[in-house]
Amino acid sequence: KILIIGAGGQIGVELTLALRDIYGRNNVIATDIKEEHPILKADNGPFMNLDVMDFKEVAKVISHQNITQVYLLAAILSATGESKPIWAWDINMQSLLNLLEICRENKVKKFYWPSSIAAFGSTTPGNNTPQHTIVEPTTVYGISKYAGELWCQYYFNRYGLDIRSLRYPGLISWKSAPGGGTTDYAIDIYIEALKKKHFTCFLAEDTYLPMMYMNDAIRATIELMEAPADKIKNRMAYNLSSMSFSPKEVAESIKKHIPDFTIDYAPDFRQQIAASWPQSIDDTEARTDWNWKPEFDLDKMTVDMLENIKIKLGL
Ligand code: VAH
Repeated sequence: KILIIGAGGQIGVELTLALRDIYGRNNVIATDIKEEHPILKADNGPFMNLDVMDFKEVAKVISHQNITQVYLLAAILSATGESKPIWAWDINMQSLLNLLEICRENKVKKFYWPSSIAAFGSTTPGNNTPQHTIVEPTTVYGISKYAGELWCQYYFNRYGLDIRSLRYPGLISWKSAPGGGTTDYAIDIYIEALKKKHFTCFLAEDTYLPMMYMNDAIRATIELMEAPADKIKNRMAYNLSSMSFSPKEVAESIKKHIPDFTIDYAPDFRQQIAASWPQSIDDTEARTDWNWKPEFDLDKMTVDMLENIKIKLGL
C-alpha cells in the first residue's frame, strides 16, 4: 500500500489521483493535517487526518496499514518560510527525519521526497545549472531542501533505504491551489486573466525561472519511482527541467487567447528569492538515467490552463 503525506497540497492532490489510477484507489491512502481536499473527497478513496510531526501516529499508520511506499509532500514553501524561519525549518526537517527513521524501521520499499531548484543559491551558475555545482541556498526553504537531500543520501548509503527525489522547478497547475511559493504568480496570472483580464505581478517582468506544468511533474515523479533501482545513480535529487519563462512571456502567451489582457509589475520581497534561483536547469542526468522527457511548453500549457480554469470557474 502507498501512503501520501500532504495529499491536500498542490502536488499531493494530483499525485494521489495519478497513483490511484495505477495502483487502485484503495491501495493509495491520502493523509493531510487539514480536512480532505474536495477533489479527493469526490474521488472517494481512503483518507486520514495525519500530522507528519506526530512521530508515534505516523509510525502507527505505516506499520498497521502495511505501507510499502511513502510520498512525503508536506512542506512549508519559500515565501511562507521566510516569514517564520525556525518554524519552517522545524517542519521541513523534522517531518523528513521522522519519516526516514520510520521507513527504515518498517522496511518501507520506496520513499519519495521532493526537492526544488530552490536548493540552489545566487552563487550557483544560473544558466543551464548542472547537476553537480555550487549549492549555497539563501532561503530557509532552500536550506531545508538541500539539507534534506543530504539526509536522503545518508539513509540510502547507510541503511539502503530506496529514496528518490527531484529538484522540481516552479510547478504550474489548476486543480489544487498552491501554498506560499515564489513561482505561484504563474498560476494566479491565468486565473486573473480569465476573471479580470488584468494581473499585477509580484515579480519583475524579466524574471526568468525554471518552470514546469504539473502534468509533466507528476509523470516525472512516477517514472522516477518506477525506474529499476539500478538506474537511479543519484540518491540526492535529480535536476528536472522542461522550460524557463518570465512573467512577460507568460503574459504574451495569454494574450494570444485573451488579446485585451493587461499586466503590470509590483515586485515585492519575493523578487529577492527569485533572483537567488537559476534561470535554467540542465537535467541531462535525469534524461540519461531514467529517460526523462518533458511534453509541455509554455503555449501548450497556456491552452490547457485557460481551458480548465474556465471550466473550473464556470465561465
Ligand atoms: C516555491 N513552488 O516557490 C515552490 C518551488 C522552485 C519554487 O520550490 O517555493
